[in-house]
Amino acid sequence: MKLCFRWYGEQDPVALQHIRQVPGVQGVVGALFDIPVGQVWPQEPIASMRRRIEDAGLKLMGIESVPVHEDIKLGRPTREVYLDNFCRTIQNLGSQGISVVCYNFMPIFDWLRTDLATPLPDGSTCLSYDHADVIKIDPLSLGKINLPAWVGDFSQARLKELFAAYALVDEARIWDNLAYFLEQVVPVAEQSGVKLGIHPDDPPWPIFGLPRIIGNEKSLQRVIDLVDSPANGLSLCSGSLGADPANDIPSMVRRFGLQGRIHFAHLRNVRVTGERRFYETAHPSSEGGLDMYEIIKAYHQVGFNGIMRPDHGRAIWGEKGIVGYGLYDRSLGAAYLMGLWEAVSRG
Ligand code: DNO
Repeated sequence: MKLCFRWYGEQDPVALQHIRQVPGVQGVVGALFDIPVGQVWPQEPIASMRRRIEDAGLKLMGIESVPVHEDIKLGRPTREVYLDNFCRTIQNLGSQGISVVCYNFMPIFDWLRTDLATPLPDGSTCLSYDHADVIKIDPLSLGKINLPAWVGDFSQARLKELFAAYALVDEARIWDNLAYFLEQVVPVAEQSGVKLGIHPDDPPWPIFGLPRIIGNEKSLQRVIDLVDSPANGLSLCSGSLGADPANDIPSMVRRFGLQGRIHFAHLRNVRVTGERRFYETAHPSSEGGLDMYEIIKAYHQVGFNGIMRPDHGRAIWGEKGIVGYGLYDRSLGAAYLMGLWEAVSRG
C-alpha cells in the first residue's frame, strides 16, 4: 500500500512541509476547491497543484473528490452537459498522471455529523453523530454547518429547490442515475488511466428523507457490477461503513480487494453507542469498535497496493484546524497504520 494524507490546498492550516515529516507518508490527495461544481477542471491548475506538491517532496496520488453535479444524481436532462464536463475533467486529470479519483453519489449533502466537538475523557474532542438530533434539524438551515467537502450552493432557496426535486427520486431512480453516470464516465476513465472510487454514504443510511444507497457490502457490489471495468471501483471507508455494526469491514476488504476494485482505502475507527449513534475515535483498535488489525491484515492478504490514508482524527494537543483534518491525530493514525502494516507484512 502507499500511504497518503488528505490536503485541503493553500487554505489548509496543515502545511505540506509538515505532512512530508510524517513517517511513511509518500503523498497527498487533493482537489481544486475553487471550481464551481459541474465545471471542467482545466489542465493548468491541476498541473500547478501537482508541481506545488512535488516541490514539497510529495506526490499527488489522487483526487478527493471531483464533485458530481446534482443534476446527474437527479437524472435531469441537463445532466448531459455535466456528464460531459466530468469526463473532460477525468481526461485532464489522467493527462496529469493522476490515477485515482474519489467521488460520491450522496444527494445534496456530503458527510454529516451532529456535533463537531464532542469532548472525550482524555480532553480531546471528536466528531459525533446522533440520528435523534438529525430528526430535529431543519435541513434548509444546514448551510451553516459547512463541513469540509460540502461544496456548492447551500442557500435556503437552492436547498428548497433540491429537496422538491429529490422528493420525486427514490432509491431505484438514484441507482438508474448512478448506472447512467458510470456508463458514460467509466470508459473515459479507463482510456485516461484513471481509477474511479466511489465513497460510501456517510453515515450509511438515508438522512432528511433523501435516498442514500451506498452503505453496505451488497450495494458496493452492485456498484461494481453496474459497469464491469477495472476503472470502476471503490474508496472503501472503514469509518463510514463501520457506523453500521452490521457491516463486516475485513470481509468487505477481502471480497472487493480480491476483485481488484478497492482503489483507495480510508482508515479510521468509530465507536457505535446506540441505534444510529456513534462517535469517531483515535485510530487504534483499543479506542473504537473496529478491529483495525484485522482490517489491515485483510488488505495485506489481498495484496493491496493502492493508496491508503488515515481518515479523520480527533482534535488533540490544542490544535485548531479543519474539523477531522488536523495534523496531529492523523499523524498518530498514520504511524499506527504503518506499524500494523509492517507487523502483518513480516508476519
Ligand atoms: C469526509 C470524507 C468525504 C469524502 C467524500 C468523497 O471526511 O470522507 O467528504 O471525501 O464523500 O467524495
